[in-house]
Amino acid sequence: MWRLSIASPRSAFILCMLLTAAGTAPAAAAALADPCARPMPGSAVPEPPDVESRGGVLSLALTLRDHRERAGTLHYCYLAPDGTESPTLRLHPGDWLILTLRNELSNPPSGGPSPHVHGHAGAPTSADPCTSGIMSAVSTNLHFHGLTVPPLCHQDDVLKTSIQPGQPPFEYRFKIPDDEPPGLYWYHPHIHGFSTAQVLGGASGALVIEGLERANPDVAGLPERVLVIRDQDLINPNAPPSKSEPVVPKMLIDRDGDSANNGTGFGKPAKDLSINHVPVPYPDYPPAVLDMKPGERQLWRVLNASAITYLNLAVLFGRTPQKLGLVALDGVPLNRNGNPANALIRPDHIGLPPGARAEFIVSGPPAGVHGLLVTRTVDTGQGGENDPNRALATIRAAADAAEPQSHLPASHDPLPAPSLPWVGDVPPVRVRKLYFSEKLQDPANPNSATEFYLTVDGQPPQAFDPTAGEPNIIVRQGDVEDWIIENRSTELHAFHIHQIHFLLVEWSGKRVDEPFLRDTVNVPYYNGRMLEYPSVRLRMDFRDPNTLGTFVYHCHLLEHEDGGMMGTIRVEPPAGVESPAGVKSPAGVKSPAGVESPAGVEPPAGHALDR
Ligand SMILES: [Cu+2]
Repeated sequence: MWRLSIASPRSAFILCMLLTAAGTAPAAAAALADPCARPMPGSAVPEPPDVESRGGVLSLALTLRDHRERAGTLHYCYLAPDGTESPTLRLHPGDWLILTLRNELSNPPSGGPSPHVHGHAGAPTSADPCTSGIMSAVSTNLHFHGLTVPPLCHQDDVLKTSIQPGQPPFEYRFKIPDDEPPGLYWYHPHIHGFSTAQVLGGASGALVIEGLERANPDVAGLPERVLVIRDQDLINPNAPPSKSEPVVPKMLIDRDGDSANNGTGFGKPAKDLSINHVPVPYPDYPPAVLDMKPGERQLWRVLNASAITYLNLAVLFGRTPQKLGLVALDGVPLNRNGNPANALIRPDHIGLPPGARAEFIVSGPPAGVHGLLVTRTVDTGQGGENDPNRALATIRAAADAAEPQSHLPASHDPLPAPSLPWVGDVPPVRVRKLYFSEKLQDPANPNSATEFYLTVDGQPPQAFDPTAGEPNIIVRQGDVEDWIIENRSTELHAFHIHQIHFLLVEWSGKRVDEPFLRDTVNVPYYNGRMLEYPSVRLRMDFRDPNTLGTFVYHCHLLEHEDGGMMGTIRVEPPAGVESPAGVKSPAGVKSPAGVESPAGVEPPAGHALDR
């Protein structure tokens, strides 16, 4: 009932009216002592500082700090020794990352610890960071989102690794795989129950695996920008909507405490957005400023580091959406499948769920024309948050615009071909079904807290339990499986799994022709009337030996993950064991004989990136 086309001419027109009427920046409440100081709204978009590997090693010390604003919200930031914030880590395949993280968190969020606290909120400084698994507001750790590195302590484990304030700097040390695809990855904390607060507060940074020009010569020599879009608590939560907006239905608050989706594309958003830390606050959304030379081609590497906000990016010249030259998604070049015809596609908008990345070529506006980077509204469902239309940055064409700090190399020796066959050509050995669902803790009380589940079909729905002994799913390294992820709730969820990438093969039962890898995918919502629950079918690739071990899959709307929408998977060696001990749910595992081949007759469902 609340479904409006995000691309309707009417909403595009109103968006333009809104954007041209954008007002002046409200005063920012920046306290002097904030180590995580933020630029003023309307500022030029700064570039995150680059830290590059040298001689095959990137060595860096970061400190995680926090600061409570007068308004009560918390800022978090990763500080480098030179005082710069949340640097972009730049490495080549085969390099070593040696990163020490010191935890200097001091201010737990107001409102007390989450009901999902496990372990000790007191965070003893003697606890072993590799095994304690302490989940408290001042604990932290790092997840290297998208990298295929082992889920082990000091590498990419988030289940047990927990660093407390006062402990010595904790060392992450791992090798970027020789065959890691070139592209945009990122790092952020992943303490269950407390990820939302830290990521909303700004604890995130980009990580670039160099060599995209070796996968796609179209980008060789281009200037590049890293754009990190974050969300944060509203700066002006009590302001009425801008007068330039149409009147929208009365704003509701959803069960997460955020503004609920009203289906119009307008009204109060659930969260404010920022672009490289320049806030673009409700209600007037004063855009940040990006300068480019007229007509200049640049590679933009865009990360949706939001805790819960979906993006639907477009670049407008006047009111006209421009074609974008999309070359990579979620850190993987589109032509990783070996087909040169897939190297670049030209959408005029790109949907990015929280956690996802897109790398695309943008051409600067002609002289005298101003462009706008916007996010258009996303219909998150009746139970979802309000993600309205809003500007992010004005693109000013100026002949004397400064060049971005980084360029891709002009030379482009081709990357070696992947050693394994394209996963889309590998038949799955089994099919599993999982589903997202939500339940009120007290079904009789609509105001009671929501529990969030991500359940393997056949197991009882349960909020993530960090003390559970056995993983929810056991897989053999070397296998390729199909997972059908259903959404039985009335809001969108974003399925993410650590350590691996996957291929989207079906969207609600319809074959899709999107032959590129992702690590995060949107799952459509149930509207209460459909005959079947919406779903995605994913071809999951467990062939890389670096996936051995136990790790997590979850919803990347971090309020949902913190609320329990997460499960564990163990990838075991292919030892020829017929039935790995501890498989808990035979009901969720179908025999290979039950695998149906993808329906070749169905037309693809919708347009790529349209969802
Ligand atoms: Cu979710």
